[in-house]
Amino acid sequence: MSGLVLRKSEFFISPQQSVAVAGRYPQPAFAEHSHDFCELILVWRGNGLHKLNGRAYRITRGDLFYIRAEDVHSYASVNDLVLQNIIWCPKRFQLAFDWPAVIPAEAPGAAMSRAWRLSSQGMTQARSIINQLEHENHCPDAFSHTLSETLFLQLLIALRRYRYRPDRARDKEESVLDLLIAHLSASLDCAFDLDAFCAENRCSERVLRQQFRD
Ligand code: RM4
Ligand code: NI
Repeated sequence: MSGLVLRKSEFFISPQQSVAVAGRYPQPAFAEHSHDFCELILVWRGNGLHKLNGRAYRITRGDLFYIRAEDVHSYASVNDLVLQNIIWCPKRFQLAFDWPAVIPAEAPGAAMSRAWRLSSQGMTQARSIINQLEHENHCPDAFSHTLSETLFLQLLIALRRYRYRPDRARDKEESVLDLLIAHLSASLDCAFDLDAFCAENRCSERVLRQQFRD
């Protein structure tokens, strides 16, 4: 466990609140820390170095991490890094559900399942659900607690559907842009050959450039 421990009293608006959105627009470099709550990280833009339990990940749009309270992580070399943390306290959940079934880091033997990627379609769905969740955080009323947990569950299920392991981008029907990002982060040490990539993925350079601009 790291020296710096972030406390739920500083990040949740009440002792009952079970889930909250902590937007980092941007996420600055941040010292190594653990938490007394759990955290899901979704990267929207920019890049940086995310060190998690001693392993460094170069992160960019579409990266997704499920962080357990006791995990130790930090951010360095950030460049316009924009992300959202969805933070939660499992003991505060009121909705009876088998939460570990949709949170891979909580499942038994989950040591390797912290880091994932989310397809573009998944990003679109996640954005809409997180917007609603953020709204519930800001305008709480009698039903906000239940609605927030329901939205969180929707988010977890959407993530489960659209996420993929960083090394297995081809398992699902990803857009060519998802494939490109996965390819680049899996082969940081080699030069990138655009022609070879396009031939292998049967796409034209023009389409790829267009998607990149969008
Ligand atoms: C920080 C950083 C940490 C997170 C807290 C809630 O800016 O993103 O990882 O634990 O916010
Ligand atoms: Ni953290």
